Amino acid sequence: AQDCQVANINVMQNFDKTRYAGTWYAVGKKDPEGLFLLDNIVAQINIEEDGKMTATAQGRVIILNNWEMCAHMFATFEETADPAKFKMKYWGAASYLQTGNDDHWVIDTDYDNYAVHYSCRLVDADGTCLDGYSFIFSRHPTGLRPEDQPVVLQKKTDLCLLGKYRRVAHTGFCDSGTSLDPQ
Ligand code: AZE
Repeated sequence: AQDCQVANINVMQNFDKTRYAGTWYAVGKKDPEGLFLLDNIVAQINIEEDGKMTATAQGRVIILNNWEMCAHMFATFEETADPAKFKMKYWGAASYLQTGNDDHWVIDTDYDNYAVHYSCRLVDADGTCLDGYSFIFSRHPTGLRPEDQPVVLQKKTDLCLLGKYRRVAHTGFCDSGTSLDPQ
């Protein structure tokens, strides 16, 4: 939405959650206030036998007194009247990780290469987003294909978040035994 009103943000038309399922590598992110996933962020979207969407995610975090670890997260999704807008309830495998109930909006995706995610946690009195986060997901850990970059750039602009994203590194931190997290 050019006016930056959360209520006017366009989301994916005819969203198909079954095609959204599978592994997504975060290659870009815009952070919210407070603790957040730092890098090595990978999400796995599942469609359960009852048709409901669930997810697991991992990412490097630093909690408490500079304790670096790989956070293992779980999420369930509640559908809304708009098929591309979900309510995401999430929690950590370990109790000291974050729990929450965030919006999970799919702004745009071609299902096979890229997805643009958006979540506003706090809408300001003027209707703009005061605190939120957004992920640029890719099916490829190496990043976006060159042909997808202009599409994603336009979506960042539409979300009024151009220039607020940071690249997400994938260094293998959460791939091996470096995690201090049980499971
Ligand atoms: C998301 C999509 C897949 C499921 C989940 C996601 C978000 C997870 C977080 C986790 C934060 C953890 C922290 C731990 C200390 C959007 C990637 C669960 C926001 C801050």
